[in-house]
Amino acid sequence: MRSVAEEELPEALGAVHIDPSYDEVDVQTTVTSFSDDIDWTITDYDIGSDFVDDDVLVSEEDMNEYEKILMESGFNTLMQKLEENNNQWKGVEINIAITGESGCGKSTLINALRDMKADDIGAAKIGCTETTKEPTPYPYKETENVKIWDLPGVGTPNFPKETYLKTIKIEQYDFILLVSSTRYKENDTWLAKEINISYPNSNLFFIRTKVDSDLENYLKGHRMAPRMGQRTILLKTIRDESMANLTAAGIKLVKMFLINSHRPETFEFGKLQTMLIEKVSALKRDAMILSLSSVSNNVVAEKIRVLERRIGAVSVTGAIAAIKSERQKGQRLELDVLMTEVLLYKRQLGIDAHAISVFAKMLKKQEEELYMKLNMHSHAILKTSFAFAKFYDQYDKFRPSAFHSFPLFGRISKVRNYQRQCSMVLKCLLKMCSSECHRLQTNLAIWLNE
Ligand SMILES: Nc1nc2c(ncn2[C@@H]2O[C@H](COP(=O)(O)OP(=O)(O)OP(=O)(O)O)[C@@H](O)[C@H]2O)c(=O)[nH]1
Ligand SMILES: [Mg+2]
Repeated sequence: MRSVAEEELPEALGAVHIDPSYDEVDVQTTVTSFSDDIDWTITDYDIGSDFVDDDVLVSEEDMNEYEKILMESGFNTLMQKLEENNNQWKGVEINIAITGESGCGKSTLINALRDMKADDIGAAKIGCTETTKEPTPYPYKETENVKIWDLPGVGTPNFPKETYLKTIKIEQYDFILLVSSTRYKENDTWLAKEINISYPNSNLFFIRTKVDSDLENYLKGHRMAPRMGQRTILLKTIRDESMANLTAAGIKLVKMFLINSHRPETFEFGKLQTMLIEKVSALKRDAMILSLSSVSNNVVAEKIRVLERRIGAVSVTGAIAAIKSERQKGQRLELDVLMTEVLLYKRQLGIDAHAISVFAKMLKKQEEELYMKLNMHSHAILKTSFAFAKFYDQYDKFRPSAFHSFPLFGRISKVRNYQRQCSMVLKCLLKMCSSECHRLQTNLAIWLNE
């Protein structure tokens, strides 16, 4: 099996630099074999202060606050508070409205945005007979407060034009996606105009679904497949036709996305996701990014940035847990903190066990075969707590010379040292997960076209 050290870890760990002030660390330069089936040869690695930006290192002020909570409410409350702080984005509320005529593909689009298929538990039902009769919220798995609302189309018996905006409480939505699988009809143009007049600052986007069917229909009606460049012309025609009624109705500055909800990695689905990230306020950005499916490179890159920014805070939580651990008895409470975070990386980047089992079914391959082909070391590392602890062994080099436990007071350098250690593990594993995500995306594109 390929050695990770050769291709991934040196890059992940950065240039070798040993901070002389970090004298309590036992720097080991060669670590071999963390499990029987993987050869882990790390030739050089660094635990140095430059590995964590100084501005993310815990401050005296923070330490005093932690100390206070610890004294007054105990370790569990402190950990809970730190975790709440790290996960504030989970409390951010974002509402996305999807509206359009029956059958235009609203539910399928909702599933695509949530990285789901119709037969997944909790997915929106799709089909020719299912009609959306009531506004129905669909929360994201990771971020329950980010919801996509399936709204009944305007002009349906229970939702007449006159009261539509009021009934659906249009002002509560951060985005409104007006969906159509053909030209926009009179009810849609009316709705778009009303929204533009009453809520000119709303984020109204137009989504043209089933573009794949249009191209297929073109093929059926012609003897020759579209030539180079002709596909682009065809797509432009679809866009122009869908826009015609909107422009005729005086709707300006239309932002339209052409998509195939069954294959979100194609056409303009990625652009739509990018727009959702760009148009949301700074406060809501992280929540939006961490809610989207990883189908486009841009979303993946944004996710990695958000996850990277978390490392400073999560490593503080890990460091406090490390200090609390009875290390002489082998207890390392930071393992839980680190493992939970890396599982978040995997879910976020679409390389977790669930995602792999879905891809395996789709590609009619064995899951183990995919893990092998994709060189998924993170799978082996996270398979059991024992495997993760073994992996962590090679980083757990900080040996406090004196007795250490609570209180935290006066122990800031020790907390910082553990923070560096935890940060290094997280950086390394995030890098590993990013590479695996990249390999999965590259290979999927190949396998799907085989
Ligand atoms: N080819 C193709 N089919 C699509 C696409 N989006 C939706 N469909 C199909 O269109 C049909 C209707 O899709 P739904 O998502 O149920 O439509 P809806 O707007 O939710 O319908 P109602 O709930 O009845 O209003 C289903 O058979 C979908 O599989 C797409 O982008 N491409
Ligand atoms: Mg529906």
